[in-house]
Order: sequence, then structure tokens, then C-alpha cells
Amino acid sequence: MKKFTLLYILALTACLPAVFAQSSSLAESGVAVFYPADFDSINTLPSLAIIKDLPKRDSLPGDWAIKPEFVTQDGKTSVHFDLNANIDLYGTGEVIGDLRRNGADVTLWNTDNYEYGKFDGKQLYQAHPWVLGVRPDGSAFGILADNSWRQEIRLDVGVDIISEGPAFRVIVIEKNSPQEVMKSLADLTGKMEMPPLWALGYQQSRYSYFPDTNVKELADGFRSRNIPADVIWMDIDYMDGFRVFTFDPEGFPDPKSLNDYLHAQDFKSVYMIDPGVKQDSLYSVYQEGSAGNHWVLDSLGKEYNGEVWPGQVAFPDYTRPETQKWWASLYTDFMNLGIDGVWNDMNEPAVFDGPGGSMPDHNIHRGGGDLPKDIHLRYHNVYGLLMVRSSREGIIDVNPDKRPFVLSRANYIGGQRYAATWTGDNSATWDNLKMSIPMSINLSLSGQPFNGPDIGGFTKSPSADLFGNWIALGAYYPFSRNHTSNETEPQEPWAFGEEIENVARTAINRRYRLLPYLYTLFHEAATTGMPIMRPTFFADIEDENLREEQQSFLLGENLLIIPRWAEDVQMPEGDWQQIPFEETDDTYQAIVKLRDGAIVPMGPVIQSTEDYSTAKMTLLINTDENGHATGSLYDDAGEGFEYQNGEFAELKFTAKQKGNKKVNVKIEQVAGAQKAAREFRIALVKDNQIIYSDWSSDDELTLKF
Ligand code: NBV
Repeated sequence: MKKFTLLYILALTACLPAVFAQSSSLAESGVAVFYPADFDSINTLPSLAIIKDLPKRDSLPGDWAIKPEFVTQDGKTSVHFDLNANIDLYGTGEVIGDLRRNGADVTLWNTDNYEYGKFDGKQLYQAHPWVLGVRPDGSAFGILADNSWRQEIRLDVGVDIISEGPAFRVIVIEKNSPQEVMKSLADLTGKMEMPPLWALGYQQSRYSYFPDTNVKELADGFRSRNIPADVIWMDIDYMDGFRVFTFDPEGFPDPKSLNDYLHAQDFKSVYMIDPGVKQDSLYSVYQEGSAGNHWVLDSLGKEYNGEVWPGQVAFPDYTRPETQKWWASLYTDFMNLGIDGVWNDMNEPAVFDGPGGSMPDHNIHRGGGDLPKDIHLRYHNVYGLLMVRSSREGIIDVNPDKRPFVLSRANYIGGQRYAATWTGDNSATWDNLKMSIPMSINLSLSGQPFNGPDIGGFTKSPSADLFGNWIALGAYYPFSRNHTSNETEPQEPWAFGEEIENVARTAINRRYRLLPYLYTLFHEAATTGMPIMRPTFFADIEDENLREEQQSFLLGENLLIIPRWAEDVQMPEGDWQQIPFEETDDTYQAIVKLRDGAIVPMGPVIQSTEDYSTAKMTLLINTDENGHATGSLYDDAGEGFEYQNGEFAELKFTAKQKGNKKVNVKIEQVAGAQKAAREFRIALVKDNQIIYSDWSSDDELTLKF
């Protein structure tokens, strides 16, 4: 007997309140909203996930397939979807385990989960009440539970979402393909904004580079070894006693000149800011926060304090508009020191001496504006989102002509609007390396395109071999950052000897060469919501053999990345050609395959995005069985907002191959006002070889062979 039916009978016989009545409406084509009869809008809305109006427009089409059944029992609301067993399930946010989520369960309660070791790893740093379903024929649907309360998603018999909060509405998206579902999700929850180009570069971090001289040496180390890199990260030890917005007077006496030094070397700097503000009456941020009444309160209405790095801290109540503004304003002096980006950590929020590692459920957030006053249980999962929203505002206020960059550990569905993310405190193990692929894909399939794990692993020290394998793969994560803990051995690309240093250089070189393509994918994500990192099954949504493939992944539509350690990879059909990069090969580099019918623009090796240019590009071409191939390029200044006023270029490439004799490529600017002179050459990839044409600035290229 189905579990739901059982619940129904139990509820009837025990006379427990079971509510099945509901109303539904079609908000737009393929998007339905279901309301339980006891829908509690006051305690679940406004939605921090959905940014679009969902008007009650039409009634559901008669053949609408995915319908919920709501139950309220013992004060808990749950929703159940009966599903055919042949439907493959994905998403559910930041999760460990297999790519295909059938049979899994996850608790949505943002948790500081060191080594993913607590709660069987079923409860991590972010909450995405979202399930993507893909049917055998490739048609797909998405289910979004629109509430932020603590809840659980169970995928054993159909889909069950059980919330500790009041009755919530559910949004169901129904489309012809998972790609269309992803676009619709982004339409409802918002898209990542175009990040600055430098954020796509390789990044180096550790807990913590200290003191500033060490940071400078690190920058020099990259440049002297010709290993491309764009960003150096400052972890908590740069602060004075872990007081946010301060600097250690001995280790970091002059952050402005440190940042100047980094900039002169074409590096950007990102600094960590945690939410907890040290309870210290002599500390200006604490004084201001107290004077402004900015803190989260305990259940008795008093300032709540808990222990984090600085000792006892108070937590800004980001539900209050005044607090959002105050927090944003703290970034003015900070960013003016030449800081380029911000890293918000510990924002689940993590509290060492709090229940379950966070603050008590009954703490009070006072709200204001459109957010009502409520208890922490309601706002916990959005605490990180509200924090990064406010951080981002503050950063734009100081540098209105620059694109903000914020990295957040905690977040909630829709949070891609404000921050990129990494997958928290993983470990230097083979298991974690392998798992990083399904983990990043499922986050991507939950609306967060800009993500990646700590390359090399955060805890433990990787062997040279493990690191070599990790960096060879990590060069292709959307967010590509090497980071490690304060208890580990050095983890810079050169820390493992010459062989692995060369492996790292080759892999990172390849990332930089592929930047024109990668940047184009970021633009696609920012405009359509399509993930950057995609499951291999996106290459052929009707091929059910691909549905569990989780060793390889697609970068956009045209490149398939296969780590060197992958075994028995399920390949999509077609003539996928391995790109024979020119650098010396080694046994670590991931295999990069080009789809037949695709054109991928590639640039030269550069040492940082400061040298990025699209003036001379190689067009990697793999024609399909009809001799055709297409591709595109998005180009803009890589910084600032002029692209929103038309200062960009979108190029379309169309190739036609005639027999085994020649290939013609047409280059057209199809959008944007940017005028730029560009030279191209064809690189035809066939049978593991590349055949090049001459360079040309014409808009028609020919390769004869
Ligand atoms: O700030 C220190 C670390 C940071 O390096 C890491 O990336 C975060 O996930 N942080 C957690 C706090 C404590 C880690 C033990």
C-alpha cells in the first residue's frame, strides 16, 4: 500500500486533521501553483525564493500530471507527489551522494557540517526545497516547496516534503525537457548576475595566509612560476581577534598597500567576513550594532549571544531593513582599502555552543519592511541569503561601477541572485574528489550555477597524486578555487614537486584558454538560467543510459569533461572528439571532448584575466555528419555595467564542411554595439588531430586540407 494512502486511512480513523482540499492555478504556461486548504500566507510569505508574481490566472489543464496531496498532521505540513517509479530525480540542492537522487532523503536546515560528518551528511550548508524529475521520454518537471522552515525531502516513494512550519504553497513546473525546467526555475527565482571576469579565473586560498608578507610571496610564487591565477583569499586570521571589519595590527598592518601590491601583480583580493560580531564594548562595530538595536534577540527579547571564533558574539538581524542598511554600510571603509570581493562564511549561522551548532529555534527576528517578525525556525534557512543580499548591496554602494563578487557558505534557493558558493568543508579524499562532481551538478540543477568545492580538499592533506587529479579536474569547475585548512600541509600548485606543478600549470592554462567559452556560458547562465556545469544526460535527454553518469559532466552544451580516473563512462551518442591540446600531456589531465556540430572559441594562455582579450581566437570545430557546426561568443568589458547599455558583442559562428576538402566558417555579430577587431583561425578537430587554418580578420574563414 502506498505510504500516502496509509497516512490517509490512519488520519481518518484516528480523526486527525487531514486536509486534502486545495486550490490550484496556472500562473503561466507550464507553471502551476498549488495551495493547501489551510494555506498560511502570513507565516510563509513573502517568498524569499520567488521573485515573480504568480497570479491566479487559469485553471489547470485537464491532463496536468504532477499534482500534490497535502496533509497537515500533528502540526506538521507535508506534501506528497505520487510518481511513476521510472522517473529520475535530481536537485535537492547541496547534497552528498549520487547524482540521481531517487531513494535519498535530505534535511533542509543550513548546517556547519565539517567533513560532511554530522547527521550522516544529510544536512549541509544550504537549503533548496526543490526536486527536478526527468521522465523516460526526456520530458521533465520541477517541484518547489515555497517555504523556508525546517523541512525534509524524502524521495523514497514519489516525493514527500515534510515541513515543521505552517501550510505552504507548492509550485510545479512542467516542461518538455529538464533544460526548459531549469530556465523556468531561473525565471521564477532569479538568475546569477554577470560576475566580474576575474572571478572566473583560478583562485588560491588557505586558512590562513598570514602575515601579509606571506600573501605577497604567494602572489610572486604564481607569477615567477607562470601558473595563471587571479585571486588570493584572506581567511579569518587577517582580522584583529576575529573582529569583523578590522585588521590584525601586526600581521596585516596596512591592507591598502597589500591590496595595491596584489593589484600591481594582476591579482584581486577577497576577504572573509562572518556574521558574528564580537561582544566587546570597546569595538566600534559592536557599539554601533548595539546602539542601532541590530541584533537577533533570544526568546525573552534580550540580545542573543553565542560562541564563534571571536568568543561571544551578537548576530545581525538581517530581516530588519535598518540592519540590512547598517550592515551594508560597514563595507564602505572596508572596500575602499582596495578589497575586490567578499567571502561570507559561518552564515548558517554556525554557533559553537548553540543547539545543533546554530542558534535556538525560538530566537526572535524582528523583521520590518515586508518581512514579518518571527522565530528563528522560520528564518534560519534564509539567514545566509539575507546576509549576502545585504553584503552585496554594501559592495555595490561603494563601487557602483564594479560588479560585486560575494562567496557564501550558507544560502537558500534563489540565493544565486546574490552570491556564488562553494561546498564547505570537504576532505582530501578520493571519495570527496569523486563526489564533488554530482554535488556541484545537483547544486547547479537547483539554480546555483556558480559553485565548486575546495580543490585539494579542506581537511586532511592530499597526496601528490590526489592533488594532481583534483587540480586536473578542478580547472573545469565553474568556481575554481584551491583552499585548505589551517592544520594541513601546503597546498599551492607547486607544493607537491615538479611533476604535479606541471600538471597544475597545464590544467590551469587550459582553463584560461577556454575562458572565451566559459565566459559565454556565464552569460548564458545570467540570461537564461541554464547551468554552466551540466549532467552528461543533458547531451541526450532521451538516452536513459546516461541518467546515472556522474563521473563525467558537460561544460555548457559543447564540452564533455572526463576526469582521467573515470572508468566505464557512459558516453552520449555522436562523434565527440577529444581536444588534443598542444601543451605536453600527462597522465592527470581530464579529457575534454568536443561535441560534433559544435564550435568552441579558445584564446591564448594568459597569466590572469587582466590580459584577457578576444582579439585573436582559435575556433575549435567538430563538424557533424552533415558537415555543419555552430557556436557563439559573448564578449564585454569583463567588469562594470556598460554591457547593460549595449556595450557587448555576441558572435555567431557557422561552419560548413565540404567533403574531405575544406571547411568554411562564417562569423557574424548578432547582438550588441561593441565594435572590436578580431582575428580568427579554424582548428578542425578530427580523429585526435587538429588542422589549423591561417589567421584572418575576415568574417569568412576557409580551411583547405
Ligand atoms: O574561516 C576558517 C574556515 C574556512 O577556511 C572554511 O572555508 C570554512 O568553511 N571556516 C569554515 C571556519 C572554521 C573551519 C574549521
